[in-house]
Amino acid sequence: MSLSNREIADIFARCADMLQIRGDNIHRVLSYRRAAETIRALPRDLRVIADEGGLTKLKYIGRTIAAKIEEMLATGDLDFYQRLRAEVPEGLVDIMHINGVGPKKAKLFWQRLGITTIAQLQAAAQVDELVALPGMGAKSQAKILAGIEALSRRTGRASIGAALPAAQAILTQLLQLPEAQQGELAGSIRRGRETIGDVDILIASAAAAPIMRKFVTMETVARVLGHGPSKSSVELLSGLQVDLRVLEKARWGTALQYFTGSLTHNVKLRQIALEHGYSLNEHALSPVDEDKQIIEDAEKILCDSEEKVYAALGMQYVPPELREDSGEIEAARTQTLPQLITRADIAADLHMHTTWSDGKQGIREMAEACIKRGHHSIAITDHSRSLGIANGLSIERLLAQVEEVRRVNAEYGDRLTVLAGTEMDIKADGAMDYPDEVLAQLDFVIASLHSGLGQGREQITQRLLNAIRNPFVRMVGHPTARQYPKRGEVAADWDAVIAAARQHNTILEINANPLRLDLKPELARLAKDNGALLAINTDAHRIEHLDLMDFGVVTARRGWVEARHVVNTWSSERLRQWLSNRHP
Ligand code: DGT
Ligand code: CA
Ligand code: CA
Ligand code: ZN
Repeated sequence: MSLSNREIADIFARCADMLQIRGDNIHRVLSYRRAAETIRALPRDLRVIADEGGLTKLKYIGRTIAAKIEEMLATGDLDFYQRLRAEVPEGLVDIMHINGVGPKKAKLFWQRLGITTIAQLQAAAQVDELVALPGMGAKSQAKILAGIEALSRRTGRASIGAALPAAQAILTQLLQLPEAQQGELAGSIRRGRETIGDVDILIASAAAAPIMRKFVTMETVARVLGHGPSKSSVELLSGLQVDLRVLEKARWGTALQYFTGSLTHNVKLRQIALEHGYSLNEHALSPVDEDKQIIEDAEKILCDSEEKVYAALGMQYVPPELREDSGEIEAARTQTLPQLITRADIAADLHMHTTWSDGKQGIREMAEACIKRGHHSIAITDHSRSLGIANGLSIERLLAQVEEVRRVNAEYGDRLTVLAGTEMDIKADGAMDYPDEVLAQLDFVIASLHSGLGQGREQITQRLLNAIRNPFVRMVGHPTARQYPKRGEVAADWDAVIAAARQHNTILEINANPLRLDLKPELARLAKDNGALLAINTDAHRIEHLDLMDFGVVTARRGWVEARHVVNTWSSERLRQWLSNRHP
């Protein structure tokens, strides 16, 4: 496996960090660090430069470093790096990336406290273990904790919410070229993962060169990482990396299947192909002999659609969102894949904000926009009183809002049902933010965690259970409270939460905002498997957010969710009926 410029630069940068922790001569450290910087800024593929014999002509790259680059290009690895890793725990390199931590401190934490990971360092700081170390104090310990928070916000992966529009814009541009016959996004973005390492684009064409030329000269390109006849890579000004592959139309199916992944899905598919007597790769299905060797003169099967690839293997077509080797292969072989929910099934949006709290538009404007999007019902759910920063509603304001919602609802008649609701805080002590007699006057009560998110598993579980058991709460909003990349999910006993949700008929939300996507697919799947009801809502704070619904639907699909599991696919009558039954 060959390494990219970026990967080679990363390895040199890590070598520099490890040498520094080990205490090597600063000139030696710098030679690796500068090499990494040179390679990161290179506009051309290192492989091409190496083939031309031009490595040592690059700035800061002498014979020693050039030899190491050659080694990585040839073997995909670097022996020197592996030997360093055996000596210096690699987690220390990550620790050095925390603002305020250099090699001396990293070494200090390692040697005094045995800390080799960021998680261990964070845990030690949280119980005040760092203050007593030489050169440390309460202030520097607090700075490290803040640095860890900031670092977690700067991960290498982009949110699908940012990556998808950028990727679609590029695809659209390329498809406008007369040479482009067909095109699609592949990789993790097609599978709908919530974060994207890089964007993969495939184009079918008989003439790749003009397509490649257009791709590497797009306005949004910051650097060209590679420019070849069938594959090119660029880094956009946003930092997002995009890979483009151009191939012949006759091989579209195998190529799209291969480059959509996931890797683990593909590995299993290749095994199944072998059982059928074929070797499967991005180009074709090639007949093999008993020793699994490709029979050179046998006719290969070309597939111009993915459907043909799966059909040739005796399988049902597997939707991209399911291709994670989490049971979909087995289901496709027995023709038992789920009938996944689609955007067209969604007929309501039960979570949105208005100018009454922290939204940008009023109730009527949101209602109009929802009619345009084909909804028959919406719930107006502004924040509750204890959420001061979001302009949460006092009881008086809430009741005034209910009156306005009722007026608007009456005006719209059969065109739209506007439910009077709230997104009520589950307070840090586990209490609901409004008393029951106030909640009783609302049509749709959401309860959400917004504060006390660092509490332990028991406490968080108890708070969620309090909400679920409250007879007026109909839904738990964004149950894990994760927000990418700001914070991870809360700790909770999800089996208990889901069981209670089912028992009390309380909906669990799949929040469609791409920074949340909460429930995540694995939990959504667990919830529907255990009979809990789901809803997919945008949590819109402005009209444009109403279009984020697609991200929620994709997340649900990744969780094997069908329309029947989701209440906002129901008819207006069924939803109204369900709401009128107080839950047990
Ligand atoms: P990412 O970019 O980290 O979000 O994740 P992916 O899944 O987009 O991964 P990427 O961009 O490295 O590769 C795109 C797809 O290409 C991947 O899902 C499967 C396929 N692929 C890449 N390398 C290999 C390989 O060595 N073998 C096989 N079978 N498939 C590969
Ligand atoms: Ca990718
Ligand atoms: Ca890629
Ligand atoms: Zn919320």
